[in-house]
Amino acid sequence: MIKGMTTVAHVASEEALTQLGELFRALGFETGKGWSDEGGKGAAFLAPVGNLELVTGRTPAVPSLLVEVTQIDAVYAAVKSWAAAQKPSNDGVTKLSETALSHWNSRVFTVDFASGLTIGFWESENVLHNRPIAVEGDLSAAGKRFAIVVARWNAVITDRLLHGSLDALHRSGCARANIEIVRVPGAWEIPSAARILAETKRFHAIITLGVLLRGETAHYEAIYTEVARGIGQSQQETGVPHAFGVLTCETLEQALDRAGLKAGNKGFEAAIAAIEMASIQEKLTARQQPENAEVNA
Ligand code: DLZ
Repeated sequence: MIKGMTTVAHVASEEALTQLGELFRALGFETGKGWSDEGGKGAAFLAPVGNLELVTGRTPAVPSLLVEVTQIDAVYAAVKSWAAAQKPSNDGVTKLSETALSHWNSRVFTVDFASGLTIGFWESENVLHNRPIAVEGDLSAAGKRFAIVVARWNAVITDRLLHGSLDALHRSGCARANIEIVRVPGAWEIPSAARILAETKRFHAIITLGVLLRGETAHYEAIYTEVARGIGQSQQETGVPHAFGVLTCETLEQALDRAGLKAGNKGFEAAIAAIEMASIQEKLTARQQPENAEVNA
């Protein structure tokens, strides 16, 4: 049920927010979905992992906002030079501690900002501490574009799958304008439409939705095999992730169950898979860039 954690910090001005944003991006935070309205502005910075730590006994010797880093000396140097470049009117650094060894086998330094925000940066002396053991996709669809190919055959079901996919995309931050829906006659036509869309390279992922009912389709096996093969081939040959949301069911009742009645909504699940794969692809591609080789080694 938990999706993530957010710490909200107030900064003095829009200029301060922009300047801090530049520092955070330089330190390696991923930019998240911000907001802006007549009342103010928010900028989000995402970390790969987070945790909420409860402490009893001794009072924590660190600020409540702790950022774990690698190469802490480089981070320290970046913060220091950023602080030196700030105008006094900005929400700059009021105190930058030295980097010191903590009682928990880590090196830590803290930065106090004029707004009252304090951030502790730390690096474990144990090289295996918190080391990621897997690349995992984020479930944010913000800023990403998706195409949905949906079959009209068995529309009573596929419309529900489509609704599930749109729900997942919207709830994950995908803008309406970044979703393109293509309706095709039946499941048989899904692969060719998916392929055309994938080849445009306009989409981070394609979501395919359809329903094949064994009871009503004598050549069910033949259609299913071709649809699965075609979607897989389009994914492999274009390099664009394709989520497989083509149901194969014995009966209409079973299909309804999988389209939101009793067994979840497979359209929703396919969209979540597409979002995750779009993110994984982005991360894996970034890791292959030579300039990132040292950082990720
Ligand atoms: C023809 C057909 C049949 C019998 N059953 C299904 C089905 O269960 N699900 C589906 O999506 N499409 C079916 N179709 C239509 C074919 O997929 C295709 O659209 C037509 O044969 C036209 O090429």
